[in-house]
Amino acid sequence: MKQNKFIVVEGLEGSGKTTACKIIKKILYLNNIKNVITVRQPGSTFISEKIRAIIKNDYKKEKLNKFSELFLIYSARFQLMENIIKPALIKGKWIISDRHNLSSIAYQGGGRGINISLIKILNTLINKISKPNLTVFLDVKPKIGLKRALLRSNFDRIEKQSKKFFFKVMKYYFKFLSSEKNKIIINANKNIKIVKKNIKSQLQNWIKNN
Ligand code: T5A
Repeated sequence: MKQNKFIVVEGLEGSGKTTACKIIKKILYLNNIKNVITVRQPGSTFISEKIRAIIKNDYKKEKLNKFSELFLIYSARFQLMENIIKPALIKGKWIISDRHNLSSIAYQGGGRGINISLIKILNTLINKISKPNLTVFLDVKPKIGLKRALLRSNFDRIEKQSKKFFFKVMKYYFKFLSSEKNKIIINANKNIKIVKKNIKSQLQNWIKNN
């Protein structure tokens, strides 16, 4: 069996990350890789899920400061890395993570306008615990992604942001993806059948070569 790997799925809301995580798990299974854990960010530990609720809810009594948002997200990420991801990788398991460091570059760096050098310092600390082996990026137009997200449920605190916010998020995604060596980019504007087929062929190819 192939050695443990850390796969990250990235993209805007409604790009189909959760759906893609399930597709990837199935493809791994068909390749006899059955020791797989799926996590989501922020979330997936007791404390990280509490933080997730703060990040997603729009509390009328108090506005969440952008730096508080950044540090809460990294608190959730450190909890997840130390308590779930690191021990699982040591045991030889595979990880599929719905979002990771690149989301913070895109949303807090691009969307909120926080200085990238601060985010990079935090990412360096996270990468010291473990670095992703592959990033699967689902490229969707904000209008299409948000429409899908709205069909599923009401907008959360971040989904309520302006169009301009999401364009800045996408700009930063692409800016920083260009320096990412191990990546697969999927056109997620297409229907789910085509998206599935494209993930399958590109992932199959990556598995063969890694
Ligand atoms: N955040 C997170 C930051 O600001 N910084 C960070 O560092 C991190 C880690 C997380 C929020 O936190 C922010 C970003 C987010 O705003 P979340 O609930 O996890 O919140 O939200 P998202 O990660 O954006 O996930 P969503 O659940 O909104 O969307 P997904 O997972 O991308 O999409 P999925 O698979 O649930 O699909 C949504 C709907 O679309 C359909 C699905 O069936 C589903 O109904 N669908 C498609 N329909 C047509 N064609 C396709 N190709 C489709 N793919 C999926």
